[in-house]
Order: sequence, then C-alpha cells, then structure tokens
Amino acid sequence: MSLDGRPLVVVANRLPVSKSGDAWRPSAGGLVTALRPVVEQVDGHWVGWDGGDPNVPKRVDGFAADLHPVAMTAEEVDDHYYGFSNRTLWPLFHDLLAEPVFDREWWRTYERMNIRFADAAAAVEVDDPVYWVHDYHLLLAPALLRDRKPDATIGFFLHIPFPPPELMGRLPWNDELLDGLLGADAIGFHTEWYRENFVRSVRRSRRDVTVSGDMVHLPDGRSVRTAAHPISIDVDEFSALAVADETEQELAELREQFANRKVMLGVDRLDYTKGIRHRLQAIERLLTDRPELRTSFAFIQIAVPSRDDVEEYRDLREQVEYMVGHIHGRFTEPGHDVPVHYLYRSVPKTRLAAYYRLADVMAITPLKDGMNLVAKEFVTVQDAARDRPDQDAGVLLLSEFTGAALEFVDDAVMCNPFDVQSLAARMAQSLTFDADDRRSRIARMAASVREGDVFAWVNEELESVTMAERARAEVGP
Ligand code: GDG
Repeated sequence: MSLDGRPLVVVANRLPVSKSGDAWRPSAGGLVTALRPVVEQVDGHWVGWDGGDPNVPKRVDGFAADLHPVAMTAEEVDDHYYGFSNRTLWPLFHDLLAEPVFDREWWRTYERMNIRFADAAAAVEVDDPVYWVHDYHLLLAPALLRDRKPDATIGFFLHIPFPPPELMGRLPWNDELLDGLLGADAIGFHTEWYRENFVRSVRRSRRDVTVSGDMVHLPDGRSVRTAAHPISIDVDEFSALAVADETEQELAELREQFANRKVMLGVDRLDYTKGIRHRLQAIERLLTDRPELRTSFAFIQIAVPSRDDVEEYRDLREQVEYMVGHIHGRFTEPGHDVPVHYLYRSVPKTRLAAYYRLADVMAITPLKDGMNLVAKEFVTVQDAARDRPDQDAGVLLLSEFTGAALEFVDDAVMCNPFDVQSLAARMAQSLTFDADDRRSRIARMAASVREGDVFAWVNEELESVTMAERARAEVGP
C-alpha cells in the first residue's frame, strides 16, 4: 500500500461510528468498510461531524482509527448539511433535477463549517500525514487545509457527479469552490466524464492555469493531479453474504411469498435523483400493455428514508406513495397479491442479499448517479450464488446516467429513464433473456467488479495522492 506507514487523516462529513443502545459501533457504510483495513495498517485518524452527540469516544471497537469529532449546532447543520450541501450542491451536481437554492446565509455557514473541519484536521497531532478529504460537503477544505499546512499531502475524492461548466457556472460561488478543490494534490472522480467536467470548469474560470494531460498547473508552481477512480464494493463480503445461512432462510421465505411471479427489484435511498417516479410510471405502462403481468409479476421497491427534513424529499415520498396507491387501485386483481410491494425502510444486509438473489430483474434507473453501488452488489451476489439450487440468474436493467453504466454497458440492459415508454419496453425485454445468456452476462459483470474492488479503489486513490506528492518533490519548491 502506497502510504509506506505514514499516518492517514480522513476528513469526511460524518464520523465512521454510530451509537446503538449504549454501545458505539463502526457504521455500516461502504467508505467505512473500505477504509477499515487501511486504518488498521497505519496510524489512522478520522475527522467528522459528531452527529450531535458530545460524547463520542476517541476509539470504537472494530475500527482502528482515532476519532476527532467536529461539533455543529442544529442551526449550523440546517444551513451546512440540509441547506448548502443538499439543497444547493446536490441538485446542481445532479444536473438540476431539482431547483438549487442559492442562499447567502447557507453559503456563509458552509464556509465556516469547512474552516471548522480544516482546523480540526490540522489540529490532529501526527507527523507527515496524508490527508484524504471526502465529498461535496467539504469542497473548500483542501485549500483551507493547504493554508494551514502548506507542505501537506492532500487528496480529495468526490462521490457524486461533477456537473458541466455551463451548470457549475450558475453557482454564485463557483470560483471559490474550484479554488477550494485546487488546494489538493490529487482529486479523484468516479468517471472520466466528471473529471473532464471539472477540468473544463477550471479552464473556464481560471485564466492563469495550464492543463497538460491529467495535470492542472497553477501559477504558484503547484500542480494538481486529476483522476477517474470508480469506487466499488467489498466483493468478498458480498460473496459471503450471498450464501450465508441467514440469507438462505430469508430467501426461502421470499420465494414462498413470490411463488409463480417474476420479480423486479428497486433498492434506493428515497432520492429524486434515483428515478423512482419514472420507474413507477414505466411499471404502470407495462401493466397497462401487458395485462397478464398483473398476476404473474411483482415490483418490489425498497426505499430507504433519506433527508426527510428537506422539502423536496418529503414531496417525493408523498408522490411515490400516491403512485403506488394508484397502481394498486388500477391493477390489483381480486384474489391476487398487489403488483407493487413498497417498503419505506432500510432492511438488514442479509435480507438485502436475499432480495438481490430473488430478483429476476434489478431495476437501477437513476436520472443521475455518481456511481451506484447497488448495481455492483447485485451482480456480485447473483454470481456468488450461481451454484445454489434454484438460483436462476437475473438481469441488470441500468440507466445510462449512472457511473456504473461505463463498466456494465455490454452486459446490462441499458435504458434512458427519462423516456418512460422505452423504459417500459426495456423492462419487458429484460424478462425475455434465456438462462444461459443471463448467467454469462452476470458472470462477466461480476468478474469486472472483482477486478476493481473497493480495496483496489483505495490503493489507486492513495497512489494518486502520493504520486502527485513525489512529482512536487522532484520539481522542488
Ligand atoms: C453516493 C452516490 C455512489 C441500500 N438500501 C439498503 C442498504 N443500502 C445500501 C446499498 C449500497 C448503499 O446503501 C447505496 O449506495 P449507492 O452507491 O447506490 O447510492 P448513494 O447512497 O446515493 O451513494 C453514489 C456512492 O455515494 C459511493 O461513492 O456510488 O453514486 O450517490 O451500499 O447496499 N443497506 C442496507 N439496507 C438497505 O435497505 N443494509
């Protein structure tokens, strides 16, 4: 691993732990899983919001990093997290799927919170660390950290898309955010498209930089490396989960419940970027055009509650629930189960794996999505269970507007979710592939995920940061 034993200071919006009952545990998120082995090997530190709990311990069993909590008042969380991060940057970076709100008070708080995170990171007492800053909540932090530690090695990774300059340029604070990012030595994106969008934005707003290949050269002599590093999953974890006893038990129950029905599955945070409304419209169309499916098909939507303090998310929930009710009213046949199963909750991981195994079609139809890890989890679980009795391979129906599309374009059924009529046709088509074809498509996609798992992603990212640093050392001050 490219850190060579140097300390690692991760700076992310949230700490990697949460409290259940009286006990603190590592959180279940992908980033936490990905970084666990790295922080175990080095002197690991994590700077993040304390979630409103002033008593976060310095260490938590199962995650070998020192925790450095950042406190925010409820009002600061409202302005920084719900406001500027999720009502300004989130819709803007997802191609204006909702109208971004430009509020100067939110911006001032965003700046102040980025300063607070940068101060907390700079205060971590370690010798010659690598700082790794994450995501859209902290776009200013790399430059702020550079002000405090001019010689520091700083990497940044963006987990969501980077918008084209024509959209980014609408933001009153476009220049400040670009300068914030350019404080890093290396900036990682999921795809080449997002990387190019960033570089085009920099070119448009900074006349004093030159770009050669993937490097941005600044007038002060510093260079910033940009790279596309698609994030991935812990393949071994999901492969084991696929065939765990508990998963098998859950699957047996689900198979009984959905006997004699083809199952299409959706798994998303309830977010307007995920295309759930378009998906339901397409289901309605499918059930209109193909009446026999009303009793031989089920669509299961797991919608994980998300950001429900934000108006657009509450509206989305209402609309989705109205649409599900509407479909039930129109298509439920007396004596038969309803055609749409809507679960507004998060389910345990073994249950999630059982749903992945049950699905004949996995419908991943976001209007825009940085990567989409559900796609990678689905093909991995399906492939790991290929030799289990009754495990018939499923089909991945995938939006062309996800980062994952680049990897799966040859073997998924690709769709444009904005075109509801063609989406319904793609859904119907997904139900027609023969078993051998399905199996080999899943196998190829799973092999590709295995080749670039989340640990490879961590290595690539850290390698990119340390490469940028070596180049700086060769050029000299
Ligand atoms: C952002 C970007 C990018 C979902 N339902 C349940 C559950 N999940 C887990 C999945 C998956 C994760 O949540 C969702 O990850 P995604 O990547 O699909 O989407 P975002 O939350 O929007 O993530 C995205 C990602 O960051 C990483 O950079 O890929 O583009 O938007 O791991 O398994 N987990 C459990 N129960 C559920 O019901 N336990």
